[in-house]
Amino acid sequence: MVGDEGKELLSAVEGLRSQVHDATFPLDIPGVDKAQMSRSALLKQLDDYVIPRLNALDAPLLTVVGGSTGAGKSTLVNSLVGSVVSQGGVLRPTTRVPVLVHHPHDQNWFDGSRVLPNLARITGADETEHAAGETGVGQGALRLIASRALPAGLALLDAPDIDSVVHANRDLAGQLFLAADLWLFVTTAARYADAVPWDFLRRASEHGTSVAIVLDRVPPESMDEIRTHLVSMLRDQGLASAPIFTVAETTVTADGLLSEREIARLRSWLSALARDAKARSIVVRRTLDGALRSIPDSALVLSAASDEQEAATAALHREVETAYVDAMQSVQHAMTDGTLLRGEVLARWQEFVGTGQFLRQVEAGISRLRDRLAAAIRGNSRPTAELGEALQSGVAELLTAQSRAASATVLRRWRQMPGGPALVAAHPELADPAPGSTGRVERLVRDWQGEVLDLVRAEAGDRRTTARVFSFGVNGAGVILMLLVFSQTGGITGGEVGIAGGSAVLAQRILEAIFGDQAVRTLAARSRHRLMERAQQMYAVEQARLTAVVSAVQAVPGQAERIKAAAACVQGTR
Ligand SMILES: Nc1nc2c(ncn2[C@@H]2O[C@H](COP(=O)(O)OP(=O)(O)OP(=O)(O)O)[C@@H](O)[C@H]2O)c(=O)[nH]1
Ligand SMILES: [Mg+2]
Repeated sequence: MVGDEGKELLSAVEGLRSQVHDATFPLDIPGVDKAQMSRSALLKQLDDYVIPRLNALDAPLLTVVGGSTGAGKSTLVNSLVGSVVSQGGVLRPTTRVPVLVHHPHDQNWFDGSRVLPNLARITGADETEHAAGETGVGQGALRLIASRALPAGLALLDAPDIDSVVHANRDLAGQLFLAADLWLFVTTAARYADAVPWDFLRRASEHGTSVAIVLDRVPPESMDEIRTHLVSMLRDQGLASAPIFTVAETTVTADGLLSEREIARLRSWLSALARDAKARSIVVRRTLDGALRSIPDSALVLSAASDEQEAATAALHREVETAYVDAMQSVQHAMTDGTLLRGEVLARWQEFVGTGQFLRQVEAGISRLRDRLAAAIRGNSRPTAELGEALQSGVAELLTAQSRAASATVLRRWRQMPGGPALVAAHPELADPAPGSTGRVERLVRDWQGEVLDLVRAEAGDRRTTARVFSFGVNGAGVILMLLVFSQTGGITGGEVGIAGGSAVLAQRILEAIFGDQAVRTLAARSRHRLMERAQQMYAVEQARLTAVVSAVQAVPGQAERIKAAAACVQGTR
């Protein structure tokens, strides 16, 4: 893997690293925690091991000494080094700040940020180490110790316990394992069958990580029996090739070290590994290949989670769109089904035209009627203004009610959708109307009324029409036109004659007498169209308020594809 091929693989892995680094899972949907954890695990695996290792295949072999608390990890490391570099103790768990012992020649490799870049370096033996770990001062740190007792090319890392009651220990141990070229797994005769260590060993087996086992504190009389059992357990986990080093139960020295006799075999195996570049590269390649093999699966978890994020986001957006399309349809419907011509509007209209009796006269003669109406409606008379106001508040109420209904529907639906509840909880302001919405609706309706009057003025082009329009006043004709806009007939057919319908027919007749029927149709259609356009604009603002909330917790689109492509690239160059 030296040369171009290695460079290509390294750049593919770095490409994937940058995609994984940039990936976000901002929407709080089921499974998001798992995705976040997978992301940071993959990032650490790439940063702590794969990338530094691909960068320098001949770098020192990092042997991580791991296992349960009290198994004797620190004691073993101290014994191999020949002095107490990592405090052992009776208080469990003891080791919190991992200690990395290396030959002085290998210092450059470990003291920078090439390996385990997110752990700060503490160098030299420090009497307060233990206290630092306890108080949290040393959390997130790695103690580096240079020692000639170890051969160059091989470093030992004393890790915290893997099954720790201390969360941070467990996470750190997991991270250190992913950074290892070789796991030196320490267990005891009493505890080698415990479940948690075997979970780790199974993972090592799945990852293809190189593993060696140290079986501590074995009573000499049951040595053979225990060893045989352990061998068969290892074989069942696909770890038959892992060498086993046994340490008989003895007393430790005054310094807490094991006797040299007990660790001689392990020491010579490690030394041989350090000396033999080929043997070392077999260990490294095996672990590296395992790590590279696991990358596509890890990436798949992230791309699947990204797909879920995108799907959930799209669904949340869709609810907003649907609700406002429905709102527009309801507005359209209410504008033409006579809804607006009831209540206040109808009462005001009847002030102009009287009641049933008057309606019956409509057919009798529009001109007589017109004269009478003209007198009532003329100019800015009070009835005209009141009818105009009634229409204005009717339209404003309709637009507001439908807008509120739309946002309430969105919030209700969101609460039942993946990612929705957190969104609703994070934005209590959405339960209230958008700030300034009342003013905006009122302005909208007023502006529209102004526009209708402009249309009437423009239509009153020739002198005869002008004269007729002026007999009602522009405002009067405008109000009648608005009335027509909100009727079922809309100026297009004679339509049914209910109370509302009757008003509309009357309005239509009057306007036809002024402008001619074709012009009335056009005026009504145009006015209605302009109102719908304004309503659409207003709803777009309301809609944007909800859409923005989703967009704010949305991953950059295409994340799933980018991760998949980058992972495929790694697989292709592996
Ligand atoms: N008699 C005997 N005692 C041992 C042996 N190995 C470790 N001990 C003792 O067991 C206790 C725990 O050993 P450590 O080396 O601190 O264990 P550890 O695995 O580093 O524990 P943590 O740092 O808590 O994860 C210490 O008191 C050691 O002196 C051994 O082989 N024989
Ligand atoms: Mg320890």
